[in-house]
Order: sequence, then structure tokens, then C-alpha cells
Amino acid sequence: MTVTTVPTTPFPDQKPGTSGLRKKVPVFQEPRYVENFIQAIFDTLPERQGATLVIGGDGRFLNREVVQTTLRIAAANGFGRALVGQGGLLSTPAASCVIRKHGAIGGIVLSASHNPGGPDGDFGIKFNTANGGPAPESVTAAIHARTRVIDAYRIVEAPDLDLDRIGTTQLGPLAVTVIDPVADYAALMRELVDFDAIRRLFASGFRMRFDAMSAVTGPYATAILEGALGAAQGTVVNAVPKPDFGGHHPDPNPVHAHDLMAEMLGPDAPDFGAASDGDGDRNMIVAPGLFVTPSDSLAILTAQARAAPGYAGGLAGVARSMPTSRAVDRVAARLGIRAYETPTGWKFFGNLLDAGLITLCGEESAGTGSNHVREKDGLWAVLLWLNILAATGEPARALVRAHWADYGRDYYARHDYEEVETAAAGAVMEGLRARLPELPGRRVAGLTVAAADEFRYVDPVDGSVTEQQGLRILFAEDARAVFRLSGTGTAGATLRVYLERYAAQETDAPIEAMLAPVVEAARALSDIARLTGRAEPSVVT
Ligand code: VG1
Ligand code: CO
Repeated sequence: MTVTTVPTTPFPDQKPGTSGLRKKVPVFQEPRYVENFIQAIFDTLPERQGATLVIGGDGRFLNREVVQTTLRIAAANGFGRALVGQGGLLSTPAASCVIRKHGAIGGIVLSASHNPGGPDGDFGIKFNTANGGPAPESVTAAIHARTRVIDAYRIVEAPDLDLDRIGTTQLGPLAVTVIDPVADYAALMRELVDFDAIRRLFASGFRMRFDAMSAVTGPYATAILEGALGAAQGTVVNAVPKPDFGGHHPDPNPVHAHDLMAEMLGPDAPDFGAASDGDGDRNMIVAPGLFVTPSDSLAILTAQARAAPGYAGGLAGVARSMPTSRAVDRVAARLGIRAYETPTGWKFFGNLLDAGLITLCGEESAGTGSNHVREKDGLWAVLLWLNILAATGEPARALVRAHWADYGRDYYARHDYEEVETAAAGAVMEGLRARLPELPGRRVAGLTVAAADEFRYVDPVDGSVTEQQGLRILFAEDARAVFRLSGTGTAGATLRVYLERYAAQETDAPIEAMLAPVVEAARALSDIARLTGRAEPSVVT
């Protein structure tokens, strides 16, 4: 098989963001765009000769084509073995699992996560390292540097491989094995959660609805929930992955998972509701009549994890991203374990997990995970919830309310201002950054600013420093507002404002009422409406 070295010139915009390189589909369709980026990743792996590479994606538009291209470039770059999910599918947590289990040098995960797909939607390429986790900053920086000087890529010429048939085919020196995308992942879940207890729960008549949002978790949830655990057929809805996710945002939050919300808030709600995102790393949890915020979910899982066999020995520590509410910190304090605070993005949990400092971690953006893989894991979180419900015998809603009664409640919301002009979003951040020193002591909307700073992370394991990870304003009234710019958007800038307020006694007041002063203070201090021309956020979750 002949290897061709194709001359190329760099693209100026191949800088990975919070979670890989994410762009509109037409950008990835530009000639050489995918080839350049894949070759740049491989160029940062000098030890790739004979190594194993994992390849899979969330099934969105372009997924199959990019799998084929990646295989041809891998064959020309000396890899020995490629493990590809059948149909080109692997959820992000399953890719992490497969990389770890089979000793791969890393994996190429094709996804733009919760962003819409289709010819006009988004596509993305992520690189995960040998620990199964998203490439850390040092690696993404090296990949980016390489994309800026790349002058050639290596590729073999060969017809497309059959991605639907399980088994091994040679692509020149590269042995390509198409694997069942669910098997390794399902086996890992059996080690962590009590399948027998959950099976008994379903057998007793427990009803659930899992919305796979026409994305990659469909096959996983169907095999595990309806197959292994005996949930009623039809428990998993929107179970077939579609290249355009049926035209929806595969984003598991009350706004985009509105059908699930309507069902769970309705008169005939099942006992438990859940959803996952495009690539299967996010989760949404809904009790009958009650949406559980991801921040609360992390706190509750931390408090109850010992119910599951994988965590029966207790937790080493926990971590949350900085904008995630502090609910989990309260649980950690009671358990006598450390709670770490990291920048947004799963890559920052990797070192803490590898060093054994934490067992569970999570983000306000519907991400929860543990040391079982190095990605957040949507279905795992759902299974851990089911294990806890089975072990405690408590209805989901009662469990949440008992948690609040015990620890107090962190009222929480995120306001996203999407597709704001980049300059205007920058002006909000720069203006607020400049005013931070003068804010302490200021009274606004009935609150008093106690402290204001910009979050900077010093990694406790390798000492690396990451600057400018969000502006935070702490109020004396146990409230907080955090401002940051999204690193996953593909059009303009997305400004995220995270709002929270703690009440030691749960009140029956709606979240909006509890947060109203924090919202007003955040808007006043940032001057957001004037600078962006937006009176209201585009999405509130
Ligand atoms: C968002 C979330 C962040 C998450 C990231 C990737 O990033 O806020 O918590 O880790 O998406 O999630 P940003 O920079 O847009 O705020 V996923 O499910 O896209 O892999
Ligand atoms: Co995702």
C-alpha cells in the first residue's frame, strides 16, 4: 500500500477550545482541513509506531467520513492497531473506557457534544490521551502550535472500510478492528453499580424515561436499561442516533429536553427521568415534578455514593469546576474529604483523578463522573442514581428534599448570552475585570460585595498555572455571581453568567425569586445590557 505525502499549508483557526476543535460543518469540509488537524495531532505523538489508536464519534453528520480519513492517515503514520466503534460510534465516556482497557496511546473522538449537527450544524475533533482523558493544556497547545507550521500530511490511498461489520481488516500495516461500542462500557458499569438491585427495582414496577435525544447514548441506554436491567421496553426514547439529532440541540437541560420535562412535570410522571447529550458525557436528572440541578446532583451522589459497590470503600476526595455551586463542598466537609475547585472543562480533573486525590467530580453544565474513566459520563450518573434509589428505597424527589433539609440548598441558575458580538462580550469581561478591585464593600440590589477576583488555577499535581478562568463576585449574603466566556461555541461569543445563593433552610420560594437580587446585582455590576444590547439572556438553565 502506497503512502502519499501531500503538501499542505496551515489553517489559522485550529486552536482547540474547552473540549477539542469545534467548528461549523462547512469549515471541516474545506479540503485538507481535517487532514491537517489529524496529522498535527499525530505529529505530537512520537511514540506512535505500532501503537493502538481508538476512533469513534457521536454519529453526527461527517462522522463516518472523518473516521475513514483518520484511519487512512493513521495507517500512513505507523500506528499498529485501530479500534473503531461499530458504525463509527463511540460515546465520549465509552471511548475513554476503551482507550484505558486496551492500552491505547490515545483516541480521536468526533463530536461537538451538545451542539446541533447536520450539514449546517457543528462538528468537532477531540484528542484523548493514554489515560483516557481529554488532552491537557500542554498537549492541546502543542497540537495547536503544530497546526500553525504544518506543511504536509501522510495518507494511504484505499477504499472505504466497512465500519458496520464487527471484525478486523488490514489497512496496509494498520489492523483495523471494528468493535461493539457498548460491550466494554457495559462491562465496566457492572463492576461499579449493583445491577441486581436495579433489576429488582424495575421488576417492582419502577418506571423511568430516558431521553437519548436522537444521539449516541441510545444504543448504550437501550442495551443497559432495557436489556441488562429489565426496564420496560420504550423506557428509552429517541433511542436511534441521527446525523442531525432530529434537528434538535442534543443538550440535556430543561430548555432543550422540553418533552422529558413536560412528562416529568405532568400528572402521570414516571418515577425517574434522565437524558444525555450528543456524545453521551452529560446527564440530566429529573424527579417527578422536580428538576435536579447538576450541582445538586453532584452533591447528592457524593453524599450517597457508598450505596454502590464501586464506591463502597468511600471517596478519596471530590472536585467541581469553579462555576459549579458549592453544594458538594458542604458534603465533602461533612465527609471529611477534600473538595478541589478547577477551571471549566474536564481536562482539569485528569491530574486529580490520576493522582488518586479525587473519586468523584462534576460541573454545573450537566457533567458528572468518577475515576472509572477520564471523561464525564452521562449514563454512569444515571445508573448511580438508580443504584442509590434502589438501595435507599426513597423516591427521587424525597431524596432531594431530604438532602436540602440536611445541608441547606444552593439555589442556582446559569444565564447564557449566546452569539453576542465578540467585541461586546470582550468589553463586558474587560470592563468588569478592570473594576474588580473597587467592588468589595459596594452595595447593590440589597447585597454587599464581599470579594471579587479572577479565578486562576494552580494544578496541585503538576504545578501548572491556568490564568483568566472566570470573574467571580462573592456577596456577603452567601451569594455568588461568576462571569466567563464559553470555549465551545462556533458563532460569535457566548457569555455565561452563573448565579447562586445559599439558604440554610430550604424555602418554598421559586428559584427565580431567590436569585432575583443576585441577577440584578450581576447585571448592574457588569453593565451587560448596555454593552451587548441584550436585555435578557438567550437561554436560562
Ligand atoms: C461547556 C461547559 C463545560 C463543559 C464543556 C464541554 O464549556 O460549560 O462545563 O466541560 O462545555 O462539555 P464552555 O467553555 O462552552 O462553557 V461537552 O458535553 O461539550 O464535551
Ligand atoms: Co458532551
